[in-house]
Amino acid sequence: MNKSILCVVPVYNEQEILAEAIKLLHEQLTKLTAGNFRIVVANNGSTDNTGKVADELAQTYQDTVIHEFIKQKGRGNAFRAVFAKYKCKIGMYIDVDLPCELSDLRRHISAIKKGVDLVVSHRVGSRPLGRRAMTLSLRTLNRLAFGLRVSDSQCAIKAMSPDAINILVNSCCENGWFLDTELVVMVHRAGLSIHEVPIHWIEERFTGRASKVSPLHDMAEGAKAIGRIWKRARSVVGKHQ
Ligand SMILES: Nc1nc2c(ncn2[C@@H]2O[C@H](COP(=O)(O)OP(=O)(O)OP(=O)(O)O)[C@@H](O)[C@H]2O)c(=O)[nH]1
Ligand SMILES: [Mg+2]
Repeated sequence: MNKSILCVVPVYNEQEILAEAIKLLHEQLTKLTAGNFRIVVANNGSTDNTGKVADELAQTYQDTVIHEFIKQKGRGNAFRAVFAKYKCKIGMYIDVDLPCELSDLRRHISAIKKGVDLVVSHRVGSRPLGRRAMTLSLRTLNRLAFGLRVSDSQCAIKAMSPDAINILVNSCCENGWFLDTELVVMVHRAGLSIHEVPIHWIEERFTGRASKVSPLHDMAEGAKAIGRIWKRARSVVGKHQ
């Protein structure tokens, strides 16, 4: 059956929380969309039982949850493969640790329905100092490098129109965390509309899940990524001049 809303959940070795996360997301999307949605679990070669759990979920929620296995590693490859394969009117993605009040997703859906191309979340609520510093540095870099005025390009909860999905699939190359920023930059470059909505941040919904973030290392990686994105964004604009 064709569903208007596609919500992609990228996963790598998430056997402990995947089932509970999909149950919560499924419940919330059922309320928000009257069942007009599909969730794709985008799994890149997990080495634990994530694939098995995802297969069981696809059995439990037939027609609504799909397990997609993507050979090439990386969150960027996962998003590009899934959004190229499944057509939809509204594309969304959210990390499996579901780090916000899920009822806030109502705002994302409603903005795309009103004609916005990319909805970027703006995190409200307490976050560790190191992470706030990363967000602030990136905000400044985005403004200087791209003239981009968004508060939080890295937040991994976004919604897209079909035009923005096209940009994600065909113009974005980042494969890791900085795909989020690249998407915002490329959509901005293409002259599509961007809207920010607040979300109530939940830093640790699933207790005991180890964080992979290391602020100093990630800030250095972020600066390198901005350099790469800057080069690509310039050449994209060059083609249209
Ligand atoms: N498909 C895919 N998903 C990935 C890959 N690496 C990480 N992920 C998923 O990407 C999402 C974000 O990863 P997180 O570990 O939550 O990263 P984070 O939110 O920046 O930081 P912490 O939550 O503090 O660890 C999660 O849903 C991961 O399972 C990958 O190579 N492929
Ligand atoms: Mg996370």
